[in-house]
Amino acid sequence: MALVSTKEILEKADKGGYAVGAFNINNMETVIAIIDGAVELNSPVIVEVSEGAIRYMGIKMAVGMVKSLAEEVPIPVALHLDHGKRWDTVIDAIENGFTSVMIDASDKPYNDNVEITKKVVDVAHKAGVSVEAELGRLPGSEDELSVEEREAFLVDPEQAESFVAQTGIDFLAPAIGTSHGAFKFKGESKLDFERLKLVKEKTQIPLVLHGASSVNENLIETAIKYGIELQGARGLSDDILRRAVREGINKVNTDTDLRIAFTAGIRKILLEDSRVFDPRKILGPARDFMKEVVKERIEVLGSVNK
Ligand code: PH4
Ligand code: ZN
Repeated sequence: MALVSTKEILEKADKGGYAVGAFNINNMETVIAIIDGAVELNSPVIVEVSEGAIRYMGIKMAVGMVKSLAEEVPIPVALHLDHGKRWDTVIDAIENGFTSVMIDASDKPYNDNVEITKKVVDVAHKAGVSVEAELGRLPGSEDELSVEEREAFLVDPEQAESFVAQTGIDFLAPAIGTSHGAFKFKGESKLDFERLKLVKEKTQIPLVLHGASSVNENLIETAIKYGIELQGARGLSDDILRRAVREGINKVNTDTDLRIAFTAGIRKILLEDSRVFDPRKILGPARDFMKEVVKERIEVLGSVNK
């Protein structure tokens, strides 16, 4: 079917108490893995493209791949701009048929974040495109921060309420303790659920969890087996993710798990058979590894048959 509104998908998830996976693409193999995985579980899915991915493959290529594959399948597929930082990219995404955009001005002072976000909402809504914004900040996975410093990055629930009212955004990504990348936690994974609960109560809109990759034991074991250095990597456990969904998260971003699976798949085949040089034989298994990640995530998020 044609691309479906992200807002429609997420408001349904919010009412139904589940979350929808938002998976980042960087090439054709990822697009196929994501959409095939979602089709096998009859689940809605959000395909997202970052500014870096747009620089890598071009916006027309990204849109072309996602749209044409979405049209062939019976599940709802949405196309989202992830971490839009530049005004031009956001406008480009709106003009090229994305169903939602994220404007990420979370590193700016609060009033500037409000002003920039509101400007994007005005333009996007006129075009029927929904908008995600972020409050609080996700520390880089390598940032060495004290507990107090980490705390200062988290969303303020009162501010979240005013932010949503002032900007008119459709979805909010509140910083509640995750970070991007493979090294999210030193010990057990933990999130600030009290804060999440308050944000949901005060905003009453679909919430988004960034930096949500599982980096689970199986993935690390496979990666290390084929020579990726990932010792000490740690992501979000399935239990923590399920609880986040119960407390109001409706969109869950995953990129790192796909990157690890992709690289492990490629390294496996190249290590096992030095006669292989057909790209399809190298990238095919990588695609299959990523599809498994997509399916595992969809099961945890509760969007099977939705
Ligand atoms: N994202 C992915 C960000 C990818 O510039 P870039 O292409 O490297 O950006 O928004 C996530 O929240 C992914 O979280 P993860 O690292 O836990 O998968
Ligand atoms: Zn993110």
